[in-house]
Amino acid sequence: MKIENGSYEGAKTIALTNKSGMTLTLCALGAGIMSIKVPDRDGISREVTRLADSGYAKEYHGLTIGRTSGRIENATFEIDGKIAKLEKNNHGVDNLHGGKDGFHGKVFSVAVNAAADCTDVVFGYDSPDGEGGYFGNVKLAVTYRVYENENKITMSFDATPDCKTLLNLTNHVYWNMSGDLREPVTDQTVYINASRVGRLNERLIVVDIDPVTPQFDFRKPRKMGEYITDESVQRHTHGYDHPFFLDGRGLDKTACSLYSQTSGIKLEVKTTYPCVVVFGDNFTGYKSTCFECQYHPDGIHQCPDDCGVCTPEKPYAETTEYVFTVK
Ligand code: G6D
Repeated sequence: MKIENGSYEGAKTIALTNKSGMTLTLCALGAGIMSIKVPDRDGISREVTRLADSGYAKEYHGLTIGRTSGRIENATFEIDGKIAKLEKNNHGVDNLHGGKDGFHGKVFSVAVNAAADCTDVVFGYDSPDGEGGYFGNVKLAVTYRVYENENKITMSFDATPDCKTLLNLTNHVYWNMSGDLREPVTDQTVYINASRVGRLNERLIVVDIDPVTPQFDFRKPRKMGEYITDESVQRHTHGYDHPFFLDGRGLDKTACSLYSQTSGIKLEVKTTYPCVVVFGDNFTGYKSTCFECQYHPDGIHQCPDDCGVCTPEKPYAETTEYVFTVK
């Protein structure tokens, strides 16, 4: 693995290039993904994230989101009598992505562990009790593992709290498989292993979970843009910005995928999480899409038995894997 160190606005960056021609550039600010370059079907190295025009750390580009991802209704929750009062940064009512004090703005520590067939970059951050309005001290590690002989990245979130608390951690990288943003993501082929999707209110809070209609059914791979102008897709969101509830979780199955005929590059996402929020970059003409693997965004209110609550005895441990191939 070739490893190059650098810096971005005073935070460390690290670029890892494997023997299969993939370069992943990471940054300690937000423990995030700055860039991913993979070879297309002609062997030309292509940027597959929307780095080019948004810039790192803008619009949450590539960043770790926490302590919670997505929208928590009324910006408050309670666990065992303890009440969290979060920033109301969604219409002045709800919390979005942990508020401005979220993990996306923190500078993490960095450690690199190299082995023969893969290299780990471990980002660490100790979040104090009360930060962002959440309770409990939390020791967080975000680990990126880059494989040497295949274009595969695993991203693991491990966190130990000192009391029972809520976490729902994701990464907010924007994808476009054409490489270098040569076509809108609506021209690309999407698969999502989900037969249920969240119903949203006008503040994009999940109010119920419905079976997918054709507009939200990606179980047979098809163009992301096929129904993009449909009223049910545009309502409140102006495109996809919905939690899809996966028909099974685990690193042995594909949760979702994105493929561009133009480049031949295909991304497959696997995850231990039950849900993927698909945000189709709705205010840029659908330049890219996020696949935010996570728990139900408002699970603490709606499915508290499966929402990311962790304890000192049962720490938080979730993994998402990204695999790039060429067809
Ligand atoms: C998220 O679901 C949300 C979007 O609504 C938001 O605009 C974006 O992050 C910045 O994925």
